[in-house]
Amino acid sequence: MERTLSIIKPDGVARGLIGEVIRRFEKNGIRIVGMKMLWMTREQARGFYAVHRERPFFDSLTKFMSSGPVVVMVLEGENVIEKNRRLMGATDPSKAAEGTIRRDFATEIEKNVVHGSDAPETAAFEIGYFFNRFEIVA
Ligand code: FUP
Repeated sequence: MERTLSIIKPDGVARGLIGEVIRRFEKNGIRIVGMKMLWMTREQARGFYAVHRERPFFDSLTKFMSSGPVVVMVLEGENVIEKNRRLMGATDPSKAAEGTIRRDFATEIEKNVVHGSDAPETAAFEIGYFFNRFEIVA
């Protein structure tokens, strides 16, 4: 059993895609074991994306991620990190496979509707960034 962090980004929330994203998780046998809505400060967004701090898109990305409410979720399932990444599709929606969340709903690389951890170590860091152990159901 594996866990991963999912975020429905400000564009996804603003466009009314919360239900659609959750529906896809549930339909694909992914269990939601933690969930909340929050509005990140710029500092929280910077901390979350610290690995990208040297990248040219860092300022724009952290501004976007703190521009409105997001839904953060802890997902659980077998191989759920990869499974979630497959459901999301490639970072750049124009390169994302058909039927993926990003292909179906996103139009630009920055505002790409969802985030998902990319490895067990990043999943552990990202889950701990938003959730304490009492906020994750066993
Ligand atoms: P992903 O793991 O698919 O979310 O992608 P990355 O970790 O590589 O990038 C994190 C976020 O940075 C992306 F979701 C969107 C943003 N980004 C850009 O805005 N421009 C880029 O060229 C790459 C990423």
